[in-house]
Amino acid sequence: MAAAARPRGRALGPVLPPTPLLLLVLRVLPACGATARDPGAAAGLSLHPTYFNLAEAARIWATATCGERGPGEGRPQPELYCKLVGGPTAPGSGHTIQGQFCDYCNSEDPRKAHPVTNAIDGSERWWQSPPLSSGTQYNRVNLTLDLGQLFHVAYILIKFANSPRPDLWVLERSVDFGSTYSPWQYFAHSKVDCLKEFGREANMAVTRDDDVLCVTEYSRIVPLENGEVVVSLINGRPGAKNFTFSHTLREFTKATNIRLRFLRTNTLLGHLISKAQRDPTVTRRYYYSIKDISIGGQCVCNGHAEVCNINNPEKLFRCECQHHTCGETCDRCCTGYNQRRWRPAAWEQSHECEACNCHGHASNCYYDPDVERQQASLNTQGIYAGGGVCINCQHNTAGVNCEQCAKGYYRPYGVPVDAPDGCIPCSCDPEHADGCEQGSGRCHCKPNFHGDNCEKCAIGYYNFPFCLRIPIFPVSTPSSEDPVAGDIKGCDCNLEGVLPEICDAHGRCLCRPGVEGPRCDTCRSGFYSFPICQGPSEKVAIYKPESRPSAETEPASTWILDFPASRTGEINFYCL
Ligand SMILES: *[C@@H]1O[C@H](CO)[C@@H](O)[C@H](O)[C@H]1NC(C)=O
Ligand SMILES: *[C@@H]1O[C@H](CO)[C@@H](O)[C@H](O)[C@H]1NC(C)=O
Ligand SMILES: [Ca+2]
Repeated sequence: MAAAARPRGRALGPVLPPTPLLLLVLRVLPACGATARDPGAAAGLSLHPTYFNLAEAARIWATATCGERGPGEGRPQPELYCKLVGGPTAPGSGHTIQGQFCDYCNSEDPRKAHPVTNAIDGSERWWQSPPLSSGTQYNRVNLTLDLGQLFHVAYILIKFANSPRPDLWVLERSVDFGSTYSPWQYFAHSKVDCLKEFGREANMAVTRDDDVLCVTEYSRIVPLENGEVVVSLINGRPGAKNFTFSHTLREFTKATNIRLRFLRTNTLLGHLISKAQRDPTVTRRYYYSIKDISIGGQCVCNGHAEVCNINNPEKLFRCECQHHTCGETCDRCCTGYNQRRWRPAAWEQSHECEACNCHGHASNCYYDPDVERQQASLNTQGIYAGGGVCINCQHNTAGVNCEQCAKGYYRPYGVPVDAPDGCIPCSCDPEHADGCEQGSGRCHCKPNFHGDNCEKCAIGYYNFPFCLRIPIFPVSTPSSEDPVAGDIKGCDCNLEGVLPEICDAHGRCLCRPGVEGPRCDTCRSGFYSFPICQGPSEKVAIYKPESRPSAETEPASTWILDFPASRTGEINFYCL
């Protein structure tokens, strides 16, 4: 097992060597790849960073490498292999055994080492797996690339070295940093293998953006050396012309990791390999070798960036988000720009994030679809469109757009909504009023108060500043012909002189001790100072409704009796 990290942050030049095949691959990429160089071209309104070779910055490892031994397997052994193709090709190295060109792998000899990093180093050096003569288990070798972050992969180009392309293998991807993998494409020598090994019809036409194909053309034995495999993940799929519009294709091309799971080497003998399995002069010619892997891809920026680079402290590829989007993949609207729901840019619409209209009283907002449905949010053009809700309105403001004054504040006539100190406190007693009217500042009196400054009791209430409800009693009408109609009217009593019951069923006032008169509005003789009606003993009668008179007590000073609105329960005494 070999693992190696390649230095990140290489210059991102034009990625791939300009072989004719590659030019072809590049040309068939969707036109949006050219956006960065040619804004306003046919790329529509979505932005795309340029494609580059993701393999250059990837980490790569293999489960087995020729001439290397895993931990605990002792010193690396030079491993003999022979090429399938006869005769020496490279002068000065290797030798010929029985007409086979052979050589050794040796991880300790730089000239004979074939570490996996060779597969992405852009040079002619190659990675090679152990030959099957070292064990048939080396039919199964995994090569894994860790891209380090999420990318869109458009194509993968694999150049093989001194062996044929594999017979049977799976190209897999992970979008969760290697926790799980799913197949991207299957490769098999025959249609039967596609069906038998992978349960797929071979070489089907692509009909859906996420079709996983099984192809046979790349498992042919020829060429015996320097074969290539091209996997196009965008081109040829229905969504290719409209990449940003196809959610399925965008998802299908995403990857954080790519795995080449090789299952069977190609052989000259086909199915006769089992007979020759024990013959090392045969099996030493069977192995995998990869000269170079190119992965054409781009950062996932959701159509909101045309630049993706590593000019950041983490040295990771980062979208330079535009359209007021933020986040690693421009996958959300920036603070204060949530007037509309975030969306990836599409061909015909940039789906730019839009500033909220908080009238200068808040810097942040969130998007609420209900608010949009109710058309309750004002955009910066002054139109009710979008669903931005301002967060944490300052300057004593409130409301979806911080367009109102907070409770207890009002904005005088003529003061603009965006004035920083436009909301001033209401001059109302909060005990008597619930804030005040916008513009005029007139107090909004609580139900039992009245007047410009709520300085009086409302009709039906008495005894400012307590302003209690005047109780209302049913009174039987004088005309007995109409017994059903209970005529409701207030009794005409001085409420400061009556018992909690106030009056009886006939409307007669029920005076409290020391008080008399039809309306209970005078002190009885010997008592003075209505409504206190203090007696000669200088004691005041105090009682509870249920048991009057219940107690006599030294007056502390002057007492006022406060009748609760409900006629049961304690009476409150207020000391003046
Ligand atoms: C390759 O990966 C697959 C899937 O995780 C695993 O089952 C298999 O054992 C791996 N092969 C080797 C040789 O480690
Ligand atoms: C992209 O797809 C949408 C919806 O299918 C369609 O309206 C639009 O015209 C397409 N654009 C292009 C350039 O094909
Ligand atoms: Ca190489």
